[in-house]
Amino acid sequence: MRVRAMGATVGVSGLLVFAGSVLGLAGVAAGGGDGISNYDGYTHVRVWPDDAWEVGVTRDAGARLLSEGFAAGRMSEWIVDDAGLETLEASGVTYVVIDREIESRIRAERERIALANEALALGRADSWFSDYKSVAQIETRLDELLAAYPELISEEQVGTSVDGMPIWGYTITSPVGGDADSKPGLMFNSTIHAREWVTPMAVMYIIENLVEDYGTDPRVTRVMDELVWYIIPVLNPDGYSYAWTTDRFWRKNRRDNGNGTFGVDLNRNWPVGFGGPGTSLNTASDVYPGPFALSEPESIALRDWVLAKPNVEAHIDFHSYSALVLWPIGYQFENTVPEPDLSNMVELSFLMSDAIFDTTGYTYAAINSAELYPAGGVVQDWVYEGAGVYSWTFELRPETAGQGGFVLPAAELLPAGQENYAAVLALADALVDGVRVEFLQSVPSTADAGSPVAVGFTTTSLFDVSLDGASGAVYHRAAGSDDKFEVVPAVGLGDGSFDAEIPGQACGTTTEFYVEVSLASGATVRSPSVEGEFYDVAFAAQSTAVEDAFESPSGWTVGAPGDTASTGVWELAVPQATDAQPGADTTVDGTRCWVTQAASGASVGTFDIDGGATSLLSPVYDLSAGDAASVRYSRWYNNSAGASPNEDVLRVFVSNNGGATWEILEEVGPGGSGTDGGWVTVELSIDDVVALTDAVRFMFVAEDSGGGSIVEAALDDFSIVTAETCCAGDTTGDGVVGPDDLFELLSVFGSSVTGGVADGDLTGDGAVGPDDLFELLSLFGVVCG
Ligand code: 0X9
Ligand code: ZN
Repeated sequence: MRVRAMGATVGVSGLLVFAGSVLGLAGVAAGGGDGISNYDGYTHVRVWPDDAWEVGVTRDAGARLLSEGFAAGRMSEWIVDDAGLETLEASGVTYVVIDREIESRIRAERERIALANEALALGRADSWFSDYKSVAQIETRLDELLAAYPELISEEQVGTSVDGMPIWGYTITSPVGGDADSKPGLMFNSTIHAREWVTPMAVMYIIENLVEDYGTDPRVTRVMDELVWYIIPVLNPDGYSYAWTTDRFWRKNRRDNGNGTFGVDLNRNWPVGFGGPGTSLNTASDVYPGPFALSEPESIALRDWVLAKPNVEAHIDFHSYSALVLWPIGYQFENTVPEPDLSNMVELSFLMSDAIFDTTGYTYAAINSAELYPAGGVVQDWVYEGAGVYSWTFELRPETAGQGGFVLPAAELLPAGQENYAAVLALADALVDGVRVEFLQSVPSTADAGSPVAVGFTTTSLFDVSLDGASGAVYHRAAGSDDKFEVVPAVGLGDGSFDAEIPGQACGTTTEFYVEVSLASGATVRSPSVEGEFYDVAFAAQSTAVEDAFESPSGWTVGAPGDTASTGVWELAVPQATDAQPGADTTVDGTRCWVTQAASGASVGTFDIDGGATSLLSPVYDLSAGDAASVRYSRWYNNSAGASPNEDVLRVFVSNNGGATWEILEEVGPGGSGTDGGWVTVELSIDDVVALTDAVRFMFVAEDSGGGSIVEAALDDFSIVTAETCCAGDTTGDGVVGPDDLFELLSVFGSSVTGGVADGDLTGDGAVGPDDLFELLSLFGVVCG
């Protein structure tokens, strides 16, 4: 027997799901064609059959395939009985045991759910989402919501299952903005697969929060006024019930196939690519697509609802597990989706995956469905190709079998709901706006008094919206005032980008602003998207306290207690490119930067970080004069090359006592943006983390905490800007705007000055004139803190 280290050669992020083009190979269940009511004596194994013979052995040993297919050279996951385990052992097929305690885990889950139900009945449960819910409980909860929010949610029966259970669809929208079916629509379904129990929970979280947040949360109010949401929480009620009562790992519906086997895979039963890769003609298989496309009433229910709602523009089919956002198509490798649909769906996939990450920190990789594995007859492909609606398959938490697989720990149900609610809100915002407005550089919260602030932005189409002939503008006024907005037209750069700035303001004032893009269609898109919300910029006297391009030594040092890295130690040098390391610094006309060993070496793994941590420390800076300070630097971080990607982090610390104690300033990784190389410039507030003193210091710690990872980091163009806030209009600096300031201003009236407010130049335009007088009079009597 050859047993590999767990996780050694798993392909895409340790996926549960996999299938090659293995028509006819998948899932001949040794356990027969119906459910397994007791998993005593069964073992969950991960198998790597090397050749066709081993594929056959695996197939004969397996009682339940947890992945959707299998082939030589690829990993698949199975539940096998004792005889099957012996077969694997005797045959020499490579496998590892994941779990011998399946039945006790199932029993523990049942007991826990029973306790949670008691707590719920007694009113003692933390929330409805503290544990899984049966079909009946889901329907009861929906009935409560129907009764509590009759204006916002309605129900219709969209079909009837094989065994005669009703399939319910819910329409959720506000009475504002016209008839439901006249608004652009989003449609979601979940629980096509019976064992994917987190999916109805996440969808219930979405429904509940949409109706509860309506009228209080402006963002939700907008997407309820402007859109309609159509949701089927349980598309496969027979299978889901069966998974609760009998077989926890049942996947299909409960069609009697007439030969002692049961079930059709509802996610193989669709007309696009029907019977193609990742399906099996064996009726016992978990990926049996049925006798013909749309043979199942559950499929027909969803199809008819999609066709009945031509206003629907986006659809998500919720599955678990693997933590993925999948864009179409998935029935073949060649992606035939035309532009602009492909770019739009890819953009939206990343938008949703980012929203998830920003909510809970969980990484859902956004990839093409076929890249996961090609599978014919999947819902998503029909919704996109057959109905012309943008469509995604979501695979919810967890990422791996080891994290629970289909049996996600109950404590993760609530975060799973929250992160997917964030994803669909991001999708909804995009559907309302049609385009995304993004700033070209991050908008600073503090800017230098009197200097204009660049607020250039780009527009990207997300749904099929034309950007031809679009124009843009910036609207600004004193924060919190009722003043009319002043409009500054943005200058179109031709590629969807706009140059724009807000004029510099007097020290001590805060400006609020938004940008707006007017499309040729007459529609307008605003950022921030919610009416009544603004970006704020506070004007203060800024000065650059530190500016270091790292072209020569400047007092930075390497090494801290606990550093054990044997290679890849920080050094100031010209970096040599590898697959994980930059080939150049970021300084204009510069060459050097701090980098975790500059040499490229024989291969990518020769001089990356190995053996632990390496720390880079700044000199001590005196920032005590500032009221606020921000640090800006360009960093490079790559932990995604190599056999164990996304396992390590880069930590940046700040101290205000010379390094005696440290606070975390930012953490990059283990997954998410900025972990795949590329220089990233960040600007972070220092005073948000530590009080400003005369002993402020920074530390950059990169490490390789386990084996097998490639980790590289680099740092360049480090600067610190401090800001002194001022009391607008207080030219004399006594904390009050009064007669003394008026005399002071009048005494220099008409002259050019350089001292800003202190010289009477309240508006920061370099001269004292009527504008300053006017400003001062408007501030007269203000007392500053
Ligand atoms: O295979 C499926 O039906 C989905 N995975 S699951 O584990 N929930 O069963 C994924 C379907 C995504 N589409 C393609 N891979 N083509
Ligand atoms: Zn599924």
